[in-house]
Amino acid sequence: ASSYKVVVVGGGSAGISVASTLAETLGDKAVAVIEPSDVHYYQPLWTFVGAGLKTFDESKMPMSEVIPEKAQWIKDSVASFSPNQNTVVLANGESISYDYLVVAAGIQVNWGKIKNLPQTLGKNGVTSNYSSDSVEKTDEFIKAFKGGNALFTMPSTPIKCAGAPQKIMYLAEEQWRKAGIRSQTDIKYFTGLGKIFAIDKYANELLKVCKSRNLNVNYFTDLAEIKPESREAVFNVLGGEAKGTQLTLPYDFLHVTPPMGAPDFIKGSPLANGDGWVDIDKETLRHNKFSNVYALGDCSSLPTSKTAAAITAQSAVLKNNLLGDIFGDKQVAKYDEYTSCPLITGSETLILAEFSGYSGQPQETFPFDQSKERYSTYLLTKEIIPEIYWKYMMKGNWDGPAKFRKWFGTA
Ligand code: FAD
Ligand code: UQ1
Repeated sequence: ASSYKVVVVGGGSAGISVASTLAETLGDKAVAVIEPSDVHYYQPLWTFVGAGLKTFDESKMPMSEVIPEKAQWIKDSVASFSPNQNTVVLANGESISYDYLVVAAGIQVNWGKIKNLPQTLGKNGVTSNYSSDSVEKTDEFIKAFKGGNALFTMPSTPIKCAGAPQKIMYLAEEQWRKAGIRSQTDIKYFTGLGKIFAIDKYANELLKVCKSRNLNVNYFTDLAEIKPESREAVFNVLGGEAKGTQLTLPYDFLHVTPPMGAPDFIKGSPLANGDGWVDIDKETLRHNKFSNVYALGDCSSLPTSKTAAAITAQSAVLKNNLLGDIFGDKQVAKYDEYTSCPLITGSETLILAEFSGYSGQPQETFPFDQSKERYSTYLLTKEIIPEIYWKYMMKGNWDGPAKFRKWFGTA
């Protein structure tokens, strides 16, 4: 079996940001990245793609261009972990051994948990920004919409980018208003949770946006089924007086955010905690049972909101601690709990939520109130952060905005 100093599972936002620095530091072929996909996606752009504000092509890069030159790309998926043997087994049956393992396989999108969703997605007004296959359909269906009932859903499970289910509603509403069909359009948002956003500072502003733009928000209402023939959406009511009942509503446009969860191959492995996530220490990112194993990003047990922004801070901590193990430097770094969600509210406005995913305390970078809708943070998110992502984060050279908070005195 082949053997590497470090094996990184997953070549997404988290895996590449870590592998780049490790491959540079540890030299040729010391690091392997196991990743089955030919394409790497900058998924945060998909909100813009779904609204026609960016092209799909701008969100993708051939995997061969983001895998670090000095790393070995193993183009397969991991099927199982044997942490007591320091090996992983690939889908093709081959074993790969490691001294250190970094798990960065992302979150699993469970399309099949909504009845009829897999066969209706991308057809007759049913779409989702959460798939590379349907994100362009969102733009197509928004532009083709002639008025009627538009529904936007958010599940009760953990998801990546908890703001994305509502961002696309704001962008669609703006387009329908500009197209002169707003008065013939009824827009409803359904979340399986009890709040529109976990952090009150931002939730309060978002509720003002919804109220002023006549967007109807419904809580504890979780999409369960699509009836494509009658064009109806069926929801399970999870709370309130109608708890335990179902609600059936007609739709002409339906943007679905499907349920998500820990990837099955992790869930069934010795690395998982009770919920299926890779069980790591929430400060050091080291595995709670296997000391030569680390994880970060969406597949990890870190009790924070799952975003690429959070990975900027996590990756710096993980690299420090793993390289510390290798070189014997025991200066332990701790994750500062940072996460962020750029809540786009229109084609010129954005609320830049930045906060501790653990305590819920805002951790804003700029010396102004970021909960207010602004053009500056819109431009930052649309034009500058993608550049930072491709040029710095994918090269291992972006630790997130923590140092700006020091410069601006906002820390
Ligand atoms: P991913 O980037 O998803 O990468 C996981 C990788 O692991 C994939 O390449 C996959 O092929 C690979 N993999 C899976 N299974 C295996 C296996 N068995 N073996 C080997 N490899 C495997 N974040 C923000 O910060 N800001 C935003 O504005 C934002 N908006 C978003 C909008 C949308 C519509 C979506 C979908 C996401 C958004 N996000 C945003 C979230 C962000 O994209 C994710 O949090 C981030 O990509 C997580 O990185 P990751 O590396 O953990 O997972
Ligand atoms: C960020 O660094 C980042 O990763 C490159 C994101 O991912 C898409 C973000 O959404 C955000 C908000 C940041 C934070 C960066 C700044 C400058 C506030």
